[in-house]
Amino acid sequence: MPNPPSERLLSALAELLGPRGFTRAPEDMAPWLTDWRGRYHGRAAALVSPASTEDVQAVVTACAGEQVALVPQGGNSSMVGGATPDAAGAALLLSLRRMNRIRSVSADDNVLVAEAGVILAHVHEAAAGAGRRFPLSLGAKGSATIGGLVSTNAGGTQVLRFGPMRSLVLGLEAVFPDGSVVHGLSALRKDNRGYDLKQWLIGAEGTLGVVTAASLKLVAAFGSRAVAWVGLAAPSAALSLLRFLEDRLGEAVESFELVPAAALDLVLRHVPGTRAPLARSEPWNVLVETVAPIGGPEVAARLEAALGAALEAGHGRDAALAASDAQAEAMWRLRESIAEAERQEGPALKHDISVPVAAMPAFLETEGSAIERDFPGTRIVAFGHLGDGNIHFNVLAPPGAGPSWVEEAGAEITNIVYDRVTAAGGSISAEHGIGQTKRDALARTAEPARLALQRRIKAALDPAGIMNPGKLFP
Ligand code: 2HG
Ligand code: ZN
Repeated sequence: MPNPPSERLLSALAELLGPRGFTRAPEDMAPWLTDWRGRYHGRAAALVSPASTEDVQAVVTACAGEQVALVPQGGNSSMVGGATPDAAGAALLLSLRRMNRIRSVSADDNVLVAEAGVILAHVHEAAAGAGRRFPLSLGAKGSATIGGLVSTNAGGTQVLRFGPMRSLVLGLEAVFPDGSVVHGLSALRKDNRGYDLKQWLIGAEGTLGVVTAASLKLVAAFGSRAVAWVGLAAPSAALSLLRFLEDRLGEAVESFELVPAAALDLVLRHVPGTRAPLARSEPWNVLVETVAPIGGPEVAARLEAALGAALEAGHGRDAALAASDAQAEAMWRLRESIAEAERQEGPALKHDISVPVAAMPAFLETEGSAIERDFPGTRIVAFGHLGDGNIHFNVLAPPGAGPSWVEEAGAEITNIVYDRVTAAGGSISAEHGIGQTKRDALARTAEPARLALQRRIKAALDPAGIMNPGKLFP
């Protein structure tokens, strides 16, 4: 069990970090002590915001000396309470937001080096400025930071083509719980010198160390892109549409996102300035994005032709091709606003699940109607990354239910969903991580041998348990 910090430690950190890097003022800390969805309310002994790797090292070393807990935080957009401290108030909240420098961009190396606090949208801009592209994107790109994206192995809407964060990180610089720093930013494409420490930190949710910077893989810029919205009868049609388009357009298909009528309705109701892309409401929709390289084929005409053939072959009921960049952005806004619209609607159970891709349509059709039938008043909003087998299988609370519904009546539904996911060979956390929301569910559903090895890794690297305690493990 970590200890509360001594006054001596707090004054030493206040002196080291200065007024911009250290505060105990409740009003400065308050915005960072509640998670994005407002489910967890933590406390902290202080908010420390180092501006350099040396300062992070000094903070971790000082905390290791007294066995004081640290909760690393980036943009505070965790969906699982992963960056919110517990209510005891003994931990230090370690914000990486001041480490917001892009250290280098190299078009020749195809690498961008960003500090942990750089916001994803800034990485996109810097890569574009060098004529390249960083191909990971998600709705929270305006606030999510590189450190958080690495630590959660973030996914998003281009995993289909480029994989999650894990496949886009070439190197990491990080401070481990004993205060040692590993400078692993060299960005070598090939390096077989034993265990790959960066892979231990990616997806570790800050429980094994603090990521301070990352070397990120860039890819070629695209010449043109096309975006379409397709209405369909069922998720099985969506999957057959994806394969149909891949057969015809190959790797040009970069995004394929499933949006049920229930999700689109939430967005149209809660997000100002949005409108439905199709004349008729369809039970299911997909947003497709295809790209072509610079000087490549005219991508819109190819997508239009492929969609025409798909509709004729019965893989969809209606389609709208964005006629301009503004229309493409409007379609993306519909997709990327679902989380926000759902938050405004009220309490919901968030189940960020995956099953083998081919099994997902049947899972959605069977489990969705079973939950709505067995728990009257609930509504399933199941959307997202169908091509990755990852759907956000969220369950909205019955009308009038308060926030306590999530912990009380909701727990039974969550157990059912996770049992069915596990029985289908799937994962209870495809994207958002375990955090504090799913630690009991992980302990209940994970293969015991796997969990035991994970615990031994944690104990070896962080024997005093100071790094993000209460996350990942019960
Ligand atoms: C998305 O895909 C995010 O939009 C959020 O992962 C999912 O709100 C959610 O459940
Ligand atoms: Zn997602």
